[in-house]
Formats: sequence, structure tokens, C-alpha cells
Amino acid sequence: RKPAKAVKDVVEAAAGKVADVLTPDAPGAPGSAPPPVAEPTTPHGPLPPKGEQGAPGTRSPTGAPTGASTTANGQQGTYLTTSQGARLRDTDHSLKAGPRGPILLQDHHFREKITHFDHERIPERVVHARGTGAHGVFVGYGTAEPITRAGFLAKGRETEVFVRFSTVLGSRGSADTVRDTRGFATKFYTDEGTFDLVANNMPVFFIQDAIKFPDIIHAGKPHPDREIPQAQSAHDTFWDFVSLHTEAQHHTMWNMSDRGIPRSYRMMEGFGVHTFRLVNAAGETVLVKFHWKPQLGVHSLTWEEAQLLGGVDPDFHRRDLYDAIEAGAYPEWELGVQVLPDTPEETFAGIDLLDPTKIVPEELAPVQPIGRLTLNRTPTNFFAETEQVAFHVGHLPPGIDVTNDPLLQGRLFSYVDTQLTRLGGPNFSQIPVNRPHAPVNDMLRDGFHQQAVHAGVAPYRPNSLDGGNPFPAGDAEGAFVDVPVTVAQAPKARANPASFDDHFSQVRLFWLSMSAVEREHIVRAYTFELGKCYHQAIRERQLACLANVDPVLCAQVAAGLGLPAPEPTVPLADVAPSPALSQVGREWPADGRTVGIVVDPDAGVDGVGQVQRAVFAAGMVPLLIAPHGGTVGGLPVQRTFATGRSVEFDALLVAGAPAPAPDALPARDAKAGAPGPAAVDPRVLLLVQECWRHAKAIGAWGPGVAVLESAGVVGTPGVVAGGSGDDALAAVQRLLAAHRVWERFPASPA
Ligand code: HDD
Repeated sequence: RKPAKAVKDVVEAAAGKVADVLTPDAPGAPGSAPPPVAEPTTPHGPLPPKGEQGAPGTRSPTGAPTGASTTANGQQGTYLTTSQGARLRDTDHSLKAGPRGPILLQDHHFREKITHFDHERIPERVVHARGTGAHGVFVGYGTAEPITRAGFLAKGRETEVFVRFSTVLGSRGSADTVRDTRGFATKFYTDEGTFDLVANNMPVFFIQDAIKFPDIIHAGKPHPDREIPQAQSAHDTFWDFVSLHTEAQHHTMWNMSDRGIPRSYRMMEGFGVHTFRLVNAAGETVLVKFHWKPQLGVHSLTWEEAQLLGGVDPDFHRRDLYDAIEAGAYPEWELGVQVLPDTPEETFAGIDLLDPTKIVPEELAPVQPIGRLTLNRTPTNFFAETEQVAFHVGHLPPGIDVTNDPLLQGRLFSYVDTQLTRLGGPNFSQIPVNRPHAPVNDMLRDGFHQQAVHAGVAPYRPNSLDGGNPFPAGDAEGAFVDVPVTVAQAPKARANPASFDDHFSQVRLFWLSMSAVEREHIVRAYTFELGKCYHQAIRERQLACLANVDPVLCAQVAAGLGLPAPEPTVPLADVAPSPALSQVGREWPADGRTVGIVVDPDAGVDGVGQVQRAVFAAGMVPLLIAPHGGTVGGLPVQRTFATGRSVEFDALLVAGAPAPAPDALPARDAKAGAPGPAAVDPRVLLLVQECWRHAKAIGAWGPGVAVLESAGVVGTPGVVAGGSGDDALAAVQRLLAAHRVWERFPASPA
């Protein structure tokens, strides 16, 4: 063995080569002529274009049938393994020095398991943290073809979608039914690139300029000292902000209206808020506002229901969406656009289209349907899909472009930026739910969580080494075109256009468009929220804002707060109401509504099975409520008197109810004046009386009629007692079309 000699030889030989190179006149030596280029210089033909850059077998799972996993990291096989695939014998005992320990550092399975667990959580969204999602399909009607070249809107074209609904203010674990704006974000996986319509259930926003977004959110989130209240706007900092930044008054009134407490995600409208610019194949442009119209109509909870649900079922909206989809009652919306001419002024009927605190009333520009969305599949894994989905208002396919709305312009920055922290780096579009379904051929490389194995050596343009790939696309290849809008020549300024100064006219428009009962709810909501503020000055300042909207509104809220109503400081706007803004007075399909059916096991279940089947056949959900679980007369019981609460039901049918059990709680919740000791189980009386208070349709037949009599509700509007079970159901179904029986409570005209 002569290792030392061999090493020495190698070192000497290398030194000799270096010496040769550094010898004057040797090629490459300083001051010498450049060496001949070693690489071939003769051009070669272009390489074949690169394939799609998705990692192998990891195309977005959205096309997969329910339950199937097509993701690379889906669980496989029968045996428990480490993350590296080694089979494990035991995962319940750490490796210890004898049964009494201590644990050995060498226990690699223990360390892997605990380390992974320690890092399972990612930061929740800074806003819209609480949400739920679903997969679905969008079908274009073709009606938008004259105004946009976006291919997914072509007649009959089907595009897969993922939708995430959310509240804005609450943390990830907060209740669904709080008073708040709701997010309605849709990812269209179009074959020309992903389109994200990041919408809300209200058509206006709190602020006109994105630079104020941190401020409004700081004001709306819990107070920084005690971190309360959670998921609420009923506190001082929120009302401090919105009464000082009066541009927020329009959005605030939407929040105080019934729109702030939707009955279901399935029964919400959605709005793109901003004005967008569409461009057609000829390069012609129009301005549009996007609207989602729910097939089931717009419906809301009552405030008491919303509050009860916060305790009884904080996941109410999430459960409702999942239950409906899993039962096959697929929620549907029509996508529509208000089409407005693209003029240099960017106004319509005197309304500044760049001001996100303004709507264009539907009576002035009708919403024209362009496609239909159906949600038909719930996510397989909440974290992988709903939590990791990342929307961005800048995800636009050719044919849809932005405008200069200063709120939208700021959003174009924020949505990618936030994912860098939330999803841990710049490669979040490789997460399965975020992967485009269009082929991707970008020149983005490396970074945290890179999953693609990129081929080629030249991720830059132009290049000669990868055959010039990738090539820029032209019009004929469907490239995205930035509409060459002329930018105004004006001095730089931190300022708004003067038209943004009108903060009250459309708040008044909204107020005047409401029915009497909706106005009553608005008055109560303001009174409640301001009543929760500690600072008198804030209440007074908000009353001063309401005085600029409407004197009756202001006087009613002031009376509730025990304060004088101030005089307006600006003239009341002369505006025409927009009936389309009211959600009362129309009729909608009762599909997917829940009908509770109370039965008395002792009185038998005559006609109950038939009614149950009829409810189901009408596309609604029947839930049988009995004193105990199991079955009654062979019919399965879905809710007991202990687990059922009125807030779950859209209507109630009573076939009978037993007398209270000897050990039942006293009827302390029953309506004052109810006959006592109760002839009917007090939990049933409470059920009936809550349904009645919440303006729900109530029906009874047979022994059930006596139950309604005990509850003291017979003879009032929307209560049908007598006839057969079928009669009661038919009457209740008719009432459900209007959602609530508001005639029960004649509202005081406001
Ligand atoms: Fe936003 C999330 C809707 C203004 C910054 N926004 C977010 C979501 C919705 C909206 C629905 C939840 C998306 C999801 O489910 O993942 N946002 C809106 C609407 C706005 C609006 C309709 C006004 C018309 N947003 C807005 C502004 C800014 C942001 C002005 C910042 C300047 N929004 C964000 C964000 C979020 C977000 C911080 C948090 C999580 C995320 O983006 O992905 O970037």
C-alpha cells in the first residue's frame, strides 16, 4: 500500500497544471489573449417544449371522486410506517431505559412524531380565518362571449371550482353565526389559467383605499389588551373607527342589516365589489360588477337565533353546507354581471365606478346571468384543501382585467404577500388545491417547499441552451393582454377624487330600500352594538353619522341608547330606493329547508311516516324529534328533546308531545302565562315558542293541536292547526317560500 505516495503524486501533478496555467503566455493567464471558447458554438435545433411542471402524479385533486386521493402524499398500504416508509412495530410506547425510563434520545420514531406534531399548525389567515370550503363545477352560458374572451364563460364550458366561505373578524375557532361580513371566494381552475373571484356577501367595502386596511382590521379585531370581544363588531374600537372614517358607514349598515347574519352560506349573494374590466376577442372593453345570485334566495337568521346558535351549534354554517352537499341538495348560484360602458370618466349614472363604497342599483343596470355554479363535493381533508387554499385577486385569465379602484390595486399586492408567511414561502401554488389546471411553464425556481423537479438549464429568456423555451405567447395563442388603459397625467398625490367624499347618499339609499321589518332589525342592531360600547363619545359620534342618513333611524337608535338625536350636518340625499336590495317580499324554492316533526310515542305516529316522506320528496329535510333516541313506531328518531333546539329548523310540525316526565326540569323557559303545571313537556313548549318568536311556520294535526294550544300560539299568523298531516305540511311549505312569517309581528313603520 502506498497511499502517501499516491496522494503526493496527485498533488504534484495538480500543482504542475496550475503552474502551467499561470505561466505568462499560457492560455488563461492574466494579460494573455483570451482562450478559445471550449463550448460548441454551432446552433442546434430547438429542444422539444417542456412538459407541464406539476410534480409527477400530483395534479390538483379537485377532479377526483369523493374520498379518492390522487395526491402524492396520500396514505398508502396497510402497515404503519415512519415518514420514510420503514414499518413500525409500536407507536404507543417511547423507547426507554427500562419500563420506568428515562426516554432515550435515540428514539427516532418518538422524535419524528412529536416534532411533526409540534409544527402541525400554520398561522391562521390574518382576516377571514374562520371558513369552510367545497368543490364544484361552473358552467358558462355563453352570454358573456360578446364582452369577454375568457374561454370558461363560453356556452356549455365546464370548469372545476373550489369555493371558500368565511367570516372576516373571528379567529379560526370562532362561531359561524356572528354578525359580520361573509367572504365568498371562488377559484375557477380554467384551462387558460386560474381565475379567483375573491368576493364578499356585501357589495361595498369599509374603506376606499387599501392603505387603510390594517387600520379597519385593527379596529374590528379584539382589543389588544384583553383580546376581547371575539368575532364581534360590537365594541368601542370598531365604532370609533367607522364613525371617524365615515366612508365606512355604507358597509356598516349592511352589517347591521339582516345580511350580517345569513341563514346559510347557500342563501347568500356574493359580490366582486370592485368594478372589473372585460375585454373581448376584438380588444373592446366594458366595465362590469360581478354578482352571485343564490338559487335559494337571500335569507337570514334572526338575531336571537344567531346568538343561540353561537352556543348551541357554533359550526352551524359549516354543518349546513356539508349536510346539504352530502345529502345531494347541491347549492347553486348564478354568476351575473352588471355591464357598464368603459368611458374615460369611469362613472355610471353619476356613480364613481372606482369607489368601492358605492353600488350601481340593479334597477339602473340589471344583473345579466353568464353562468351557473354548483357545489357538489366536500373536501376530503380540511387542512389540505380549505386551510391551504390561497386566493389572489390578481389570478386573472385572459379577458378579465382590473381597474384603478385604489382598494383593488392594494389587494393586488396583499394576497401573494400574505401567503409567504401563512403557507411558508413562494411555492404555495404547488399545493394541490392551488395548482392550476392549465399547463404551467413558468421560470420560477427553487424556494421553500419546492416540489417540482424542473428539467432544463435555462430558466431565463432569451436563451439558446433550452432551445429558446419557453416561448412568449401572442394573441393567437391566447396570451393575457394588459388592456392599454391611458393613465391620467397628474401630479403624484396622497389624495382621493372629490367624488369619493360622498359618504352618506348610498347609506340612505340602502335604508330607504328596506322593508319595515328589515328597518326594525337595523335599528335594533345599531342599538345593540352601540349599547355594547363603553365610551359615550363614540355612541354620540355614530348617532351624528346616522343623522346624516335618516332622521327616523337616528331617532329610534338614539331612543334605545337614551341619548338625544342629533341634527344632520349634511343635507339628506334625494335618492330613489332600490327594491332589489330588500330580501323580504319575494318567494323562493324551499329546497334543503329543515322541517322538525315532534312526536309523542304514547300517542302513536299516525300519518308521521307519510309526512316525513312528503317532506323529503319536496326536497326538504325532515327531522323527527322525540323524548328519546332510537325509534318511535318504527321510525328513526333524529333529535331528542335534549339534543334538538328550535334554531335547527326552518319550520315545525307537531304530531303530538307527551306530558312532562316526573323528573323533568320546571317550565322556567316556557312563555309567561302558559298553563302550569305544564300539560306538555316544557322542552316542546320552548321549541314551539322559539319557532314562533323567530317567525317560523308552525303546523299541527291530531294531538299536536293541543300542544300548540298549550303554547298559546293558535290563531296567530303562520300557525296552521287541524286537518291532516298532509294539510299541515302543505300549508307550512307554502309559508316557507317566503322564509319567515313576518306578518306575525307588524313592524312599526319607520
Ligand atoms: Fe381581502 C382574505 C375578500 C379587501 C387583504 N379577502 C380575503 C378573503 C376574502 C376577501 C373572501 C378570504 C379568502 C380565503 O377564503 O382564503 N377582501 C375581500 C374583499 C375586499 C377585501 C371582497 C374588498 C372589496 N383584503 C382587502 C384589502 C386587503 C385585503 C383592501 C389588503 C390591502 N384579504 C386580504 C389578505 C387575505 C384576505 C390579508 C387574508 C388571507 C388571504 O388574504 O389569503 O391578503
